[in-house]
Amino acid sequence: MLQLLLSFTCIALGVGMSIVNPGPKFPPTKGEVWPKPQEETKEAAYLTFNPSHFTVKLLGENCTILANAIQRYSYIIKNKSGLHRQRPHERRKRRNGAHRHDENYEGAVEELQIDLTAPCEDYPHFEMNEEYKLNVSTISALSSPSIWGIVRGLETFSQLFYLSDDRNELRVNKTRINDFPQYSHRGLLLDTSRHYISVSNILKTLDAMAYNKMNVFHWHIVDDQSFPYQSERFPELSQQGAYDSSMVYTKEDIQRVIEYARDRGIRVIPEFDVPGHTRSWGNAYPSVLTECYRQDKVVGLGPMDPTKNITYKLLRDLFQEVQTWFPEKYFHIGGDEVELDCWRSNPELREYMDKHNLTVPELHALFMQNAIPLLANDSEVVVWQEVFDERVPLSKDTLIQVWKGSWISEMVTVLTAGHRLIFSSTWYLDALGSNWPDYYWADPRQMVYDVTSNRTLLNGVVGGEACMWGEMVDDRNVQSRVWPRASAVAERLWSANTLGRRSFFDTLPSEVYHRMEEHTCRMIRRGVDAQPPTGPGFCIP
Ligand code: CP6
Repeated sequence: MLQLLLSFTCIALGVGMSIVNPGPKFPPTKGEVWPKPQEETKEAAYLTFNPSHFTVKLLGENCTILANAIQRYSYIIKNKSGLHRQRPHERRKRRNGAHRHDENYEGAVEELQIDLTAPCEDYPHFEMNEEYKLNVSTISALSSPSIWGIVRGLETFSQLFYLSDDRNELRVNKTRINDFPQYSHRGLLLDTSRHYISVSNILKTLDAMAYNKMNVFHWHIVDDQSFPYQSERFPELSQQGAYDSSMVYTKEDIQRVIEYARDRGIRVIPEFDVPGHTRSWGNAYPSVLTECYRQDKVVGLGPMDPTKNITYKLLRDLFQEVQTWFPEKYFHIGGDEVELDCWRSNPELREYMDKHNLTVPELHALFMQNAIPLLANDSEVVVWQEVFDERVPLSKDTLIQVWKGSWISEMVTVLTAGHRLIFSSTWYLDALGSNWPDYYWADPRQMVYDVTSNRTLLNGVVGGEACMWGEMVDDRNVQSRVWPRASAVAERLWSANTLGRRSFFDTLPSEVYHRMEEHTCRMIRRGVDAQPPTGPGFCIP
């Protein structure tokens, strides 16, 4: 099927080659918001923005998160909207008031009044409220019952500014916005095991997530190839398992990431993937892994050994440490792609299975049933879909991450069994052939509704994640591989779906292309090395 699509794409490109389209005529900045707000009314009347005559006034609650957000967005509006690129003589022209003859001009934005109507919360969480109301005028107003709504509203406010056609002044249209997300879990998975990603690059990723109103950083921190998490309890894990002593995340690094994310209303969910994908644990602790056999010979190490007490002792103490470092209640315990053949090949495990009358998938069930209770009592557990597929008895609270197979029927089965799910199947950023419109089409609730016509089932679809697996990305290319393609996922999860039924071969409304073009340029201006979204075009950073 993929082959077929690829050859279609090649034919389409081949045909397109004979007609060379000129570059886009639309101005690169218009002050359009990504992801699109739920309700937005814009007037033709515009206001100008003069950095030295603008103040923020607090009407409601205050806290550090709010003060930090105001500082970040004041800086962005003043320094990252493109205005700083002007040459001095152009700035003089602006001060002389050339615009005052324009009939839609209605003065300047003088003030932003922020009304946070309830006390701040300390950390973002699954049920946080992200709604806000924004009215842009001479005296503008942003209000929300939640600090997280204020943070989202400031992002929107900052995106509304655009340069005039002569690039001489910063403008904003009179606008009213009433906004809230469609899905509560809007995530990005980043794999820091296949290649080490520096802390500064992770922080930049969090910045970009905030620009897209994403709220979950799923940190796939360790895997087969390396163990960069530097444990205090078990320092050998990273001493033996990291690629290099410099390629580790210390407790301070992790706390920095969590604090930075929290300021942006982003939760950090750690994943310690077990019992598969754990080869790097074996450098320091080979005895917790299973020896895989071929023709009576040990040929290597496989998944964790589910029959040994030391396996669970290690997990208990490590999880305990991880959960004191990460304030997040949700913990991703993995469970994907367990090499059941390795378990099957091991004589001791075969004897164990014979003795206890267990099948190999039942051994996986046994492992998960032993491992999950090692987490703190009030934990919320996330697992990859295999754990559900292999009929591991799970509490209904367990969140299932759907990533493979026939994902529509998988979702229906998971929801019918009473579980909530997050969707990732069509949002793999390592799939190089995929462009952002492919990601944009996929709406997990729409897919479930199309086959069931059941609205109550849809509540269980709590969101999704774009996945950046690390095999082919490192510090050099991770940003351009993620952005702006993950922005398509971000809009699908935040905004109302006005596309209706999914249709792969249809083109999107041109409005979406224009907005994506502007949003990508905006991210570039703010320091994110996003790749060109669609084809020929330009961005003046
Ligand atoms: N690593 C881990 C991976 C993948 C998974 N888990 C993966 C598998 C298939 C594709 C992409 C990624 N690289 N730990 C599966 C969730 Cl196509």
